[in-house]
Amino acid sequence: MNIDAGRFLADLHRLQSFGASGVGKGVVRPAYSEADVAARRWLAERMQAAGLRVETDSMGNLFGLADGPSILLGSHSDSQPEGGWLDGALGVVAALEVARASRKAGGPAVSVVSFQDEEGRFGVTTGSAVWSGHLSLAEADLLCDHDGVTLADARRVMASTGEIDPAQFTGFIEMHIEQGPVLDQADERIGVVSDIVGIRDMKITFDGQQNHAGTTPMHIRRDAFQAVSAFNQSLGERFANVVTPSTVWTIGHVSLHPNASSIVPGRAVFSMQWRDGDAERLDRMERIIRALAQEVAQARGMEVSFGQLLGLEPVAMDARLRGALENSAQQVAPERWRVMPSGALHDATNVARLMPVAMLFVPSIGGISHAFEEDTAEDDLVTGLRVLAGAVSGMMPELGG
Ligand code: HGY
Ligand code: MN
Ligand code: MN
Repeated sequence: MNIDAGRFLADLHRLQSFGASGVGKGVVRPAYSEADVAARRWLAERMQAAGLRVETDSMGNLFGLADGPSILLGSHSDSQPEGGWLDGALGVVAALEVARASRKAGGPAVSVVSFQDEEGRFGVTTGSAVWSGHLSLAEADLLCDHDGVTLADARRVMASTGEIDPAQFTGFIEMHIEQGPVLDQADERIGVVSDIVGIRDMKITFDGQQNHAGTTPMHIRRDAFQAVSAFNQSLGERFANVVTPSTVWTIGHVSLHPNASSIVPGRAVFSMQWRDGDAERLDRMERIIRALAQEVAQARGMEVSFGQLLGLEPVAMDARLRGALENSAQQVAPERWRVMPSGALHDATNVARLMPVAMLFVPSIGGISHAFEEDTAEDDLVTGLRVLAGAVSGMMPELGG
């Protein structure tokens, strides 16, 4: 099939214009925001123009459907609060271009998806988690963002046309930026993903005593921020015999109440997130986290409470789809590709509950992502598109396309 690289790049740049941050090519396009809804409206037009039937489900997942059995390609078009122009968007626009090229070539049938809230304004890969049955819509509706907005309220801005039956798809392939330094440092062009790590994510709250910052002696304070600090200080050494060099954990969001310079914070709510390729290790880390938080609270005469634990298990990519990507990578970028795990989470993890899935990566310059500076050389973007198109066209017989 003949992909149109110019059209593909033009669509990518057009998508970046929705929620453009004005810094580099960054975007601010959180799930259900005005920019996100406008971007999805534009994507729906492009899907329609590509001859696909457009449907939006109750979560706001946007599908462009081919008739009959089809391979599903796509990713997500929502962004982090400060996001890059390619995280998610690349996979959606590449899917659109392969769908157009494949239709012109007489097959195979390709459908396109942009999942909603992959970046977890409300949860963890929320849109595909609901679509795949990992999370019920009722549970998802109760999730809140950091400002206390519920998903139920937020998703009212998107009209649903009905639920999409996964049985029509023979498999799912997601093209994505690596978001890490491996391909960039090795000067390689393509990563074929072997497996995606698992994740756990929960909010932890320390409750102490709000008090005067001037008159309250240090030794009698029940300072919620000091509890977070003590917790974080001990966490690394408690993990020492459990984690490996590829295990990661992050406290990315901390809110103090009442968040004032002259007040000892009585409450601290923080996000605790950890990831690893081994589910058993994730469970051990959870036990350590809960025990340490209790210990810190007890030592300070404070209370600790834990929010809902959200998580996804590690998942291996489908051998057949992965083989198609490997063959295509060898054709398009001989000896300039590798098989590698994904340290980032993706919708493919949820979709793997329903059908065979596979992923391919293109390099991230400097390994930067989840930042306005995120970028990839345009010829690497096109190389990735060619590998995706090559893998899909090679699937014709199995798809009966
Ligand atoms: O956090 C992640 O791994 C994904 O980019 N949301
Ligand atoms: Mn992503
Ligand atoms: Mn992301």
